[in-house]
Amino acid sequence: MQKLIITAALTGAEVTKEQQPNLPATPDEIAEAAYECYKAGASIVHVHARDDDGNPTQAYEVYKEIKEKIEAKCNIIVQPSTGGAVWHSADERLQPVELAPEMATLSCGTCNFGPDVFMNSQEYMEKFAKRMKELGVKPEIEVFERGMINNALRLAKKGFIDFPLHFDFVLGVPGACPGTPEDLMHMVRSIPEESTWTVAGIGRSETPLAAMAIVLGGNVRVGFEDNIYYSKGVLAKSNAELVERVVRIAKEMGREVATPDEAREILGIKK
Ligand code: KMH
Ligand code: ZN
Repeated sequence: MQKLIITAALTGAEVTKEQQPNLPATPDEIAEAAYECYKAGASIVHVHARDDDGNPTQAYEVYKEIKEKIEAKCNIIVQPSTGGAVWHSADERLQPVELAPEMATLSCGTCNFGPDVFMNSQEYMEKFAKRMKELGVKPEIEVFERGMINNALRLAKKGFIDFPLHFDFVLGVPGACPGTPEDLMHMVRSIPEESTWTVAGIGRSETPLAAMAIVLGGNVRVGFEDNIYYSKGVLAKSNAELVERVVRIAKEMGREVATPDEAREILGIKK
């Protein structure tokens, strides 16, 4: 079995410092949290930026500062979000791709997102994928609902993205696909065999789905974007604490954890 790639989703666009006081929000806080997660065993960091007031921003300059600060500390793969917040326009969302990062997310369909709608029309998907391809950015296909896998396959058929595909099943978002073992199995059985995949279980489904992915040969995403608790009612101290738990579970199950360079090899990323 391939080594386990752990992604740390540090900040997201929805969580506030009021909900999780240790949420990294400034470029310095995000870079330090990324470094802590790297030391704990993460090989990818999924980044959302915040402005000076702590609100989600997709500004190129802020992502640039974050990327440079992380890269000054360690060689973790920096994966900016192109999802942003539900109210960001497509052009706003696309800005961090101009930094030509090694990876970026590519959401492959529209879904309800709590009380909001997360909009990803065919036009958005093609525009994002086209620019990523031009700049040599490996897309991580974000799947919130089963039909999004087919949207990704359609993009691949049209030449906007290349095989083998790398999926992230984001399961348990209120309004989209629940985070049950059956849902994850259905997703895994629905992708081309040579694909790689990771799972981001939202809230209480984070750890059970992580354990499942470790057993099945998939990969794992954890972090405050997806879950702010360590256990029921107990806030996690840091993103690294959540990464450390995944590393412990993987070790107990005999699955080795990938370094960033090993993750690059598994995902076909040329540095
Ligand atoms: N914040 C969500 C609306 C991504 O990063 O690519 C979208 C999201 C997906 O977080
Ligand atoms: Zn995200």
